Amino acid sequence: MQIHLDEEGSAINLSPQAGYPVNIGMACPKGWQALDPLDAPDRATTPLLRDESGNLQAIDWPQALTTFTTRLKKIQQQFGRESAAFLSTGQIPFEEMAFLGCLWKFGMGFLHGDANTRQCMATAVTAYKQAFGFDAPPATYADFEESDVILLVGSNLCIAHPILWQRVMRNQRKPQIIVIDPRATETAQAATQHLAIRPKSDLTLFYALAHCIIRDGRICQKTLAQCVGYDEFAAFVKAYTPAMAAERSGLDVATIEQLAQLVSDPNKRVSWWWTMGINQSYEGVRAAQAMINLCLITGQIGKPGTGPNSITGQCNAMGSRLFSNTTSLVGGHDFANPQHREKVARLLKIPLDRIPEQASLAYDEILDAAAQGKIKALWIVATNPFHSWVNVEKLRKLRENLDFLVVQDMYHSTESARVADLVLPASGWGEKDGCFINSERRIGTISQVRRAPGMALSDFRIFRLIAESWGCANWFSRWTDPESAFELLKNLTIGRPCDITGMENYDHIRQRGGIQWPYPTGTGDCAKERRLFEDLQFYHPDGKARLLFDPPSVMPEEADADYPLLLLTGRGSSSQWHTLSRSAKSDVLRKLCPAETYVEIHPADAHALNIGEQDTVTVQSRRGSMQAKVYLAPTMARGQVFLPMHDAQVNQLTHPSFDPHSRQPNYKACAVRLKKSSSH
Ligand SMILES: Nc1nc2c(c(=O)[nH]1)N[C@H]1C(S)=C(S)[C@@H](COP(=O)(O)OP(=O)(O)OC[C@H]3O[C@@H](n4cnc5c(=O)[nH]c(N)nc54)[C@H](O)[C@@H]3O)O[C@H]1N2
Ligand SMILES: Nc1nc2c(c(=O)[nH]1)N[C@H]1C(S)=C(S)[C@@H](COP(=O)(O)OP(=O)(O)OC[C@H]3O[C@@H](n4cnc5c(=O)[nH]c(N)nc54)[C@H](O)[C@@H]3O)O[C@H]1N2
Ligand SMILES: [Mo]
Repeated sequence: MQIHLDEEGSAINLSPQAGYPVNIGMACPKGWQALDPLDAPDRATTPLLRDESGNLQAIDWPQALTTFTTRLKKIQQQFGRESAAFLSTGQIPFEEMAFLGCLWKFGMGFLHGDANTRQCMATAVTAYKQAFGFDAPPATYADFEESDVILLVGSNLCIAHPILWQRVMRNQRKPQIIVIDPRATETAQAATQHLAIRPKSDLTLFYALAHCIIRDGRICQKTLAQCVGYDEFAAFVKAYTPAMAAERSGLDVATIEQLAQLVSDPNKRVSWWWTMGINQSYEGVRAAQAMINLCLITGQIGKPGTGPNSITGQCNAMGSRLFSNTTSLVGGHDFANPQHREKVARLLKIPLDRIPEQASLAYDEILDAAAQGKIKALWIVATNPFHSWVNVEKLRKLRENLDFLVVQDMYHSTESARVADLVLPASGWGEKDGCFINSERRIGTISQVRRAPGMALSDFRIFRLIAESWGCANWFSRWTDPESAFELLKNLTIGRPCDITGMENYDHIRQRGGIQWPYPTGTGDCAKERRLFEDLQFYHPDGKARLLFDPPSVMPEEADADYPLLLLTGRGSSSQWHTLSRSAKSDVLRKLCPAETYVEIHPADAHALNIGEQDTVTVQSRRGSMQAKVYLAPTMARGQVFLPMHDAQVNQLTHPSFDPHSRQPNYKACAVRLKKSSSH
């Protein structure tokens, strides 16, 4: 985005930046409107503290910091280092994420902290780590333009990533675009082929594709020489016949056979792209790895227009994956590895005994510990779990067990800020500096163009103040501003797959239009677009990739006689962002999306329930219920309904089941029933 300034140097308008390699002169509707929400009346402009009568009262920063430190120190002294946790985000610069993770663990001496990337990308992270030896999405966005066959799996690109969809549209190779999604989404309608599979049947379908490909000998020996586990995988998929996958997925055998031929065509460049339809599942990791396996056995990796590519959601989910110090030790390291701990301690000048030997509990485990009273305090930064967490009622209930809840956000009105004991007012995009990393591993900068309102401070500033107040500022004396932190973090990546030691400073990154990792010292002015694994060297010590698989498991909550419909949730429109704390504050964006929440249902299912367009219905699951208007949508399959995630009630319904490897919530399938509350 190009920012237009007035005479005083304040931002007044935005327009897309023509030369940037990602958006190539286009902008998403949310981007056009990014400045409006900064002026909203519910911006948090002072710290707020809950008083004895239960109201949030304005206080000053010194009081806020004293409260923060005194209460957390008391909890730590009484209950130890596992008694509090932070929950953060994929939406702030990674210098801030790293500061939070290092301050909390090394400085303040707590152990647990996780981020909303668990809700979003954990599955892709784990799938890549296990298969490739490092969390390394291989693609470059140019691959959208270089592909002959583009498979979009559980990904509604037109709505969720309009700029990437534009990249698909620029493809001159007349690509076949195949969308695998239970719903006939906007993207499915624009595709060459839509495969409306039954929810969560992807894994069986992919195994059947591998079955056909191996049966017909359409495999790539060169890539297989770089894989471990082929014989076992080939033996395993023998049982996954096209007939079995047809039965499970609702596709027919001929379609499956044709798809197997297409994705293994050695004369075509085939790329697989997936998003939340895969990640948010109780077996997402194996489903993602099933796509990785398909690319590996067919040799569709490391070449233009190929690859098993996960698309990230949040602007800096990738930054969180490398630097947040939650699942991985900061800078793409392992907590369990003594050499890694020694290196991080040495380069950050932190005593070695301050570096924990284990990663944090995962998000759901943190909340379970809070429900059991083991975790007494939570510090929520730039996320809104009281809206977005799965089966949110459980979180609301455990709130009562918490001694201390801190929420650090741009707005005091979010569902999470409203129930906090202490609200710390933060500045947002446009009001601070730092770096973000996108799905093609490109590091880009953001710059401050406005002052934050009132007493709001950048998260970076807040962490500095907390370090001082806690008494550990001496370990963070070099973290003076985001660019100095960038320098430290950059040096930490030396020798890791994500080595970025060749990036000089923010100016260098800006001038290059963002730079992809890896970028070790000496990389020089090489091509602007790079993909991984061109040499078929993976990051496991033996240089080989792993073919990983497991039998599909049973859906945790199937539709049944009592709750006969399957609920899918996801993005509603291109002008709504998650919990709406920002996008709802733009007049233009508000006009571009429905004013009320709609539940989408197939007309025949509605007819059978005697409900019509615009009727108000109650959508009920075993965990809760909410009201919605009916939208008759032939795009829905029979037996399924869809609710956008943007309504705060939706997660009262969702089912708290998790992928066993990634602990990502299964937001996209649970059983519900509909009852008419009133006719239109
Ligand atoms: N406008 C807008 N854009 C956004 C966001 C936003 O809030 N608003 N959020 C951003 C973020 S953080 C994210 S993570 C991305 C998410 O981007 P997407 O993942 O593209 O969006 P979703 O709508 O969550 O889910 C995608 C599709 O998965 C399908 N699906 C459900 N179950 C299954 C299944 O079992 N198999 C398959 N194959 N498909 C299934 C759903 O029908 C849905 O169409 O969007 C990003 N972009
Ligand atoms: N049912 C259902 N639930 C879902 C999903 C789904 O598909 N279905 N998708 C899941 C996914 S993929 C995601 S990513 C999550 C997203 O869920 P959340 O992270 O809870 O949603 P956001 O609305 O993006 O919350 C970000 C918060 O950070 C604040 N903020 C923005 N910038 C800054 C900043 O610079 N500093 C600070 N301190 N605060 C800032 C915003 O005001 C906002 O309150 O939702 C998940 N929940
Ligand atoms: Mo996400």
